[in-house]
Amino acid sequence: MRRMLLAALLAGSLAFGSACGAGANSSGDSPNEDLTVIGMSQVGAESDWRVANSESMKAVFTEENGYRLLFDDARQKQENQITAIRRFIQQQVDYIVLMPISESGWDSVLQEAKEAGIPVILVDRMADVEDESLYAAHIGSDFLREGRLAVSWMEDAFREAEDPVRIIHIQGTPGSTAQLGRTAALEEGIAARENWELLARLDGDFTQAKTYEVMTEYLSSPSGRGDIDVVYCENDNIAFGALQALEEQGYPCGRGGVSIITFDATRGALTECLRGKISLAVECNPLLGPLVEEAVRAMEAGRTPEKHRYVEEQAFTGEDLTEALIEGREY
Ligand code: GYE
Repeated sequence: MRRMLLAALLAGSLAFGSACGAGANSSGDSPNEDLTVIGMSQVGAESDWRVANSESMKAVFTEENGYRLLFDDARQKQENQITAIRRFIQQQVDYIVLMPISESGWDSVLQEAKEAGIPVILVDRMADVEDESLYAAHIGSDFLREGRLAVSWMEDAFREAEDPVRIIHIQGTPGSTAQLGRTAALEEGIAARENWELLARLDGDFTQAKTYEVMTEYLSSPSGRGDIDVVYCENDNIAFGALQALEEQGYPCGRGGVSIITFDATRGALTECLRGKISLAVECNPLLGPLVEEAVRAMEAGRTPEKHRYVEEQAFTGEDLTEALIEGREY
């Protein structure tokens, strides 16, 4: 802990309460001054991916590893993230780790962090800022590439189709990098194929509950009664909500029925894929904690971390999977 104001930290620990991460000292003991303090603003706990991502961060930024983690869950609200960052600045943390809910709206608060001399590491999604020096590094996924993996699978699966390929697109949180990249890839695919027809675009906000609701409403409306070939779901929890709604409304899913495409490839989705209910699961790796720590260590050693770091990802169909493979995965 280099710049930390003890009083501010202690006050902050109380304010953060149970939101503090594993490294936070909630017992009232005086904090260890040698620890590197990380203020982390997480989007929320909207999906299985997000929970795995938070666990990966908490497993790395522990007191045993030399860190004090101030973990704030923004409950899917950008204003909560901005408030948390301002609090981290007041507390003079050593680093700010930010998973930005959406791309826009970060210039002022990141400028404040820069003026306070606190490096910001962006994780998972990006922040669209004018001045690139407002963040030290970005570590996450290439969402456009993930979307293109899905579109190229659709091209193969429907290559022989002469009839229209009828698609429902269920999007994630509007304006988030994950939504923008995965949506852009589908739009490219639809624009390039004459017989790909977009039936509906729904907002599932990356959650199962919201998707179940909007999908049930759509399928029960007069426009939702026709044939559906593909449901392009921008994450696993959207896919779970869509699958539930489709089956309840009498649509068989999988081979010979509706092809559900999903992103994340967490264990639950891979299990549905092995059962044949989900046709394609495109991987999105949430285990970013070790890479974020590498960036922190680089800066602690006076080195400049890589500006953008993308993780390797692949796509799975039922044929690629076994129970043992799913069991062996970490998320
Ligand atoms: O796909 C989804 C989540 O930004 C990669 O956010 C992340 C996405 C992930 O809630 O499940």
